[in-house]
Amino acid sequence: MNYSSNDLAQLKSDFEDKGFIVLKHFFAQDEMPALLEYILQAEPSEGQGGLSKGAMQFRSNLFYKSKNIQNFITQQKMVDVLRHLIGNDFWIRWDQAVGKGPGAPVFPWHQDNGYNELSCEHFQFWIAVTKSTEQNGTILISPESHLKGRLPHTFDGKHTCYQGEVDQSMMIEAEPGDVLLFSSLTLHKTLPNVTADDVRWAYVLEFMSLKDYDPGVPKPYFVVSKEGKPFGEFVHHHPAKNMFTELEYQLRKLKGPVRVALQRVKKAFAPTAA
Ligand SMILES: O=C(O)CCC(=O)C(=O)O
Repeated sequence: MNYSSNDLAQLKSDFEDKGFIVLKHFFAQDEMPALLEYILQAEPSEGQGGLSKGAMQFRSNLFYKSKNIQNFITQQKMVDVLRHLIGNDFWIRWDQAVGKGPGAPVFPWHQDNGYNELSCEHFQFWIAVTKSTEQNGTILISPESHLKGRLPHTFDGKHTCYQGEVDQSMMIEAEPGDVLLFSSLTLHKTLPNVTADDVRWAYVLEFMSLKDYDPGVPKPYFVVSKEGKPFGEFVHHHPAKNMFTELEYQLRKLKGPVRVALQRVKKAFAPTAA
């Protein structure tokens, strides 16, 4: 798929207005079985494997060790589109493949910033590795929700969820090779898989400008694009890392234990029933 400079300008403006764009047939359907093979062969890190529930499985951080995946995510045609949205220099902070087999549950409404608590936006490149339908657990997004900024989320014991009102929602059904590109601030969820035998796979790549740093991601950092060209190398120094990003992270880490301690104190001093 080749995009003219007019197409790219339109895609950028749609992305900024709606918080997502759909790139139909971005990859050829017959490229997807090989991608699924790379996903299944790659060694995942523990990471968000913890999000797996029943027949819904997450395989995260596959790019660190898989050369095949590193080559896949630094393709010229991906860089060409992404650099119009992100800028010429960007890295990948996270990737995850999500398989939903028969009986897989809902993955509730959330912004990806709700999980990582970052204040900066990043760019979610969702690839339909297999056909993705209403029945087999496809994705729903809420257009324009990114304009609200970071919303409050709660933890349900397994997943981080947005429990407020969702004014608009749009289901994205996709053929293998279609791409949904959305902002990390865009609310989204996935449906249950109610089929008898259809396993749905999506692969999500999370790209971030090299001007932004995520202190929750340990080095080395995989740089995907430099000066608008595929780069594809790990670096040990992140250009946006500094004293303030570290301090912010340490304070964020403290927030959880402080909250738990306050709850314990409250409980200890709560009046007991007579
Ligand atoms: O399963 C999917 O298609 C996407 C899962 C999801 O919501 C996410 O990766 O943030």
